[in-house]
Amino acid sequence: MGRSLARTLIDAHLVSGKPQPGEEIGIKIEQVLLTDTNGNMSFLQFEAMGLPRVVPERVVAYIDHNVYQVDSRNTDDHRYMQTAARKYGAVFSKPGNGICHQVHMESFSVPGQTLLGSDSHTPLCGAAGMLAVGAGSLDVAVAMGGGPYFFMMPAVVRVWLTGSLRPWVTAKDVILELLRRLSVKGGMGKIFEYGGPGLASLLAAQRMTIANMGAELTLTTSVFPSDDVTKSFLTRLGRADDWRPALPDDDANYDDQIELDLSSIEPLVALPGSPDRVVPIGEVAGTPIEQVMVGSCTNGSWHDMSAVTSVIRGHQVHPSVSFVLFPGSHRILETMSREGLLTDLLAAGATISEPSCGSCAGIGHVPAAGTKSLRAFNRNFPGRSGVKGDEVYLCSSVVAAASALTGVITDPRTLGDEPSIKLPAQFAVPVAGFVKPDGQGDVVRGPNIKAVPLGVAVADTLEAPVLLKLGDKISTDDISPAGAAVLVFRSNIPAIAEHTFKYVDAEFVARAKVAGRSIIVGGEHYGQGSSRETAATAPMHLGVRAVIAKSFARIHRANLINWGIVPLTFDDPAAWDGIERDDVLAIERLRAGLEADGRVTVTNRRSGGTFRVSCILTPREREILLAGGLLAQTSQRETT
Ligand code: MIC
Ligand code: SF4
Repeated sequence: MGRSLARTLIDAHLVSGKPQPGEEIGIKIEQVLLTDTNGNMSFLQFEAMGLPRVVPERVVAYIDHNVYQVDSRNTDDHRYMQTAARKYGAVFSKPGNGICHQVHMESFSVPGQTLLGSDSHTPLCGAAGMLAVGAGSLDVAVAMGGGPYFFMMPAVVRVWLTGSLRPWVTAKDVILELLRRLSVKGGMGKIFEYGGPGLASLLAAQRMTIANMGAELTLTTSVFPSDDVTKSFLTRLGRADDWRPALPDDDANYDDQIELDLSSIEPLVALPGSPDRVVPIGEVAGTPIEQVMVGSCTNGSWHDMSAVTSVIRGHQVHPSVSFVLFPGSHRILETMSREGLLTDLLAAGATISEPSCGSCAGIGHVPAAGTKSLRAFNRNFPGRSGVKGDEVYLCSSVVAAASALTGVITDPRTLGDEPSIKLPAQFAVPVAGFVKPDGQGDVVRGPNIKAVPLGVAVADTLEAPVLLKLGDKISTDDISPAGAAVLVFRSNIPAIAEHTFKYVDAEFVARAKVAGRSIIVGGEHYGQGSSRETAATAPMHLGVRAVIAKSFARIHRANLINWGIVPLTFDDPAAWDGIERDDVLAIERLRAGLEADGRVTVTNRRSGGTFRVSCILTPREREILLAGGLLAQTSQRETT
């Protein structure tokens, strides 16, 4: 039996473990991307390791989230990143140069290579036949030091595409259709590898949208073959030499298969609250909206910007709508300028932001309370737009453009023929946005850069109150919110900890401080969403020692272990029903249980009832967790 492309990529980079689903493997990382949110911490952690230079052949530090620098503490972070990149050998991508994933794909993607990023949407580069995975800051810091990236070997699922997209149906609708079918948990422990006769009709930008938003399915990653489409994409960018084929074997073996007839898909919209609350557009058409946006790493491509321009050219944005576009990269913006798109967009009343994540992470354009926002973005977890009780709908860029003109959610099929999209023969070549490292200079630490905290070793027993009892699908946006006021503290754990769970329970921090040590109880898929490490480090700083949930999202579970918080799952999910907030739970022999088979008994001091929980660890994870996390483990080694 032949190998899938995903398996071929893994085999080519395997440094430890057996690549069988459920087994831990370690792979060599050739490229690393860092952002100005999680990536700052990666650099601080890398510095704590004391290495003179980054080891992978390509490390790029992007300033893409807090680009507006609304607070000088953001600019402090950026200066730290720039000076650390220069000294330790990373390319620096300036604020305004674009969103890491889009820029990385354009400028650095190489089919067949591995990429680890400090951001959950790193799989975008899977659109170019890379094995691209998102991780927490500390795992990325280890890769910067030349260490392997460890993860559970996923099941490889072939997504077999047939047919072709009908007019006004886009790649965004493809991924929304997968979310509708499979839910935000549907990709847990899996890689989706796209293939089939429908593949050739999908341009690189469309593949990028699908690979990128596979993060919302909680996939480990997504991968597309590197074929003629990839070659023409790289050629337009002046990078034909970087192209090489990356294909599965003809008789490749897969763990599972999903069939998707592209011609059966229709325009879809995700309702507020979760990217998988997907309905056909007909169910929400006519809903008034006050804000429309197109951009983010999912919809910031030339293809998206050009589709929007074709729809609104010669028309006017509705008076009650604020319509904002976020081109994914400076290169796209410059090309839009050269090709005349900007003139048409501005004449129609669109606002063009500098290329950045911007309002996707709640930075700028925060909706007014009680209003509805329609976004060609990827996430709409509660409060993420920057206001509690927000109502954010997700859609494709053409649905967004059509709706910006009418002021209500509008099915673009009512507009008549879909205009065709012309790709420029050559994209602008960016030079000014990148700074190459020369190994010189001092690293500048502004006053907002604080020392990296250390976790504490797992105690023999844990007796602590349940500070929060939460339901299913708690996202990292719930735990450590996005938004300008919070993201400014990504290099300052004590300060960012003050915002923990603020939209879920405004008293959480105060109660955590009184409790000293505490436990959080969650439902299914706890910690979904971003790779945000502060969703582990901030609770750790506040004394959270264990999270008991029905299940955990991959990156968050790894982050909890890396910071010494014990991620326990209920053996019988019904035990969740018997717990109330403020119950004191006692876990006798916690440490001994983790050292043995990972199974322990919890006693509820209020009810007197007991239930079983487990934390099944690989030997590597066990050592890290018991020590109180990876940094604590490393510093213990240094002092012994
Ligand atoms: C996100 O989209 O949630 C973010 C902001 O890009 C995060 C990264 C972070 O919180 O630093 C992600 O996706 O991992
Ligand atoms: Fe930036 Fe949004 Fe993409 Fe996260 S999802 S990297 S905030 S554009």
